[in-house]
Amino acid sequence: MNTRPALADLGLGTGKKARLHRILHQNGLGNGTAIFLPYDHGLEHGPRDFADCAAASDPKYIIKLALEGEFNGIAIQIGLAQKFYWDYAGEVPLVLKLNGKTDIPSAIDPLSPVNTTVEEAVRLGADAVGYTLYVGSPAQEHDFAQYLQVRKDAERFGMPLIVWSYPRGSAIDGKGGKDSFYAVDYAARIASELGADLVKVNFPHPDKQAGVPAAYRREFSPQQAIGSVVRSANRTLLLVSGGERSGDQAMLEKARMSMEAGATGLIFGRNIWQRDHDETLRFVARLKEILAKYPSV
Ligand code: FBP
Repeated sequence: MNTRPALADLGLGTGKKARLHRILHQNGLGNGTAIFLPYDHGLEHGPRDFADCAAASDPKYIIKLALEGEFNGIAIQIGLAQKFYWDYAGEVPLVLKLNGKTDIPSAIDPLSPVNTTVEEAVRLGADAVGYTLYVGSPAQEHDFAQYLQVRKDAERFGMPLIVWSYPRGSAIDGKGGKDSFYAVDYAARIASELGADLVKVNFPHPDKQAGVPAAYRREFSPQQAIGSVVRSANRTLLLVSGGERSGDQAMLEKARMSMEAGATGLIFGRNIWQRDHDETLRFVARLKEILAKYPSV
C-alpha cells in the first residue's frame, strides 16, 4: 500500500492549500479523504443519462443531494453554477468544470474546449477547478496549450486544479483502450508531470492487453494495477471515477481497492444519482464507511 501524501507535502501555495484544506478536512468525513459528485453529464452525454431517474435532471435536486450526502464537492459546468449553486453557495464546495464537450461528433481526435475561466470560478466561490485532458488524443497539441493557460491561472488565483485525465481517441483505441492498465497508468503520470493538484482516472483493467507495451502484457491483479497508478500520480492526489451504472458490490470493491492503494477518494456520478433519493444516501453512507478506514496521517 502507498502512503497518501499529506497536504503539507504537496508544495502548494497558500490559496491552493487553504481551499484544499476546506475540501478535504472541513467537508465530507473531514479525514483527508474525499467523495465528489460530478454532474456535467447534461453537456457530455445529453439528457439521456436522466431518463431513468427523472429527479436527477433537476440541478437543484442534485446540489441538495450533495449537501445531504455531505460530499466534499460538486463538479458542475458554468451554467448550472451560475443558476443553481447560489442556493447553497458555501454549504458544499464547488468544483467548476472549465471545459467539456458534447458526444455528438464521433471522438476520433477528441478535445474538450474551454468555456469558462479560473477567474469566474473565483467569482462563484469555487474551491477547485476541473479540466478534462484527453490523454493520447491526436489533438494533444491544442489540449496542452489551453491547459497551460488554465494551469497558470489556477496558480495565480490559488485555485486547486483537478485534471480529469482521460485516455481517449484513435491511438488509445489501438493500444488496449481507454481503461487498460497501460492507459490509466500513463494518464496518472501525465497529470502529475503536467502539474495537476488532483487527478481523476478510471479504474485500470490489467486484462486489457491488446496492443499495449510489453511491460503491461503480464498478469497483474486489479489491486496491483491501481497501486501502480497511485504511484504514477505521486504527489498528485488521486480520485477514481465511477463510469456507467454498475452493481453496488462492484462499485464498493472498486472503492475499497482504490483506497487500499492510497487514493484520496472517489468521484462517482451516475452510480450515485441514477437511483432514488433514499437509496442514494444509503449507498453514499456505505462508500463513506470505506473512506473512513483510510484517513490521512
Ligand atoms: P461518472 O461517474 O458518471 O462516470 O462521471 C464521471 C465523468 O467524468 C463525468 O464528469 C463526465 O460527464 C463523464 O464521466 C464522462 O464520461 P465519458 O468520457 O465516458 O463520456
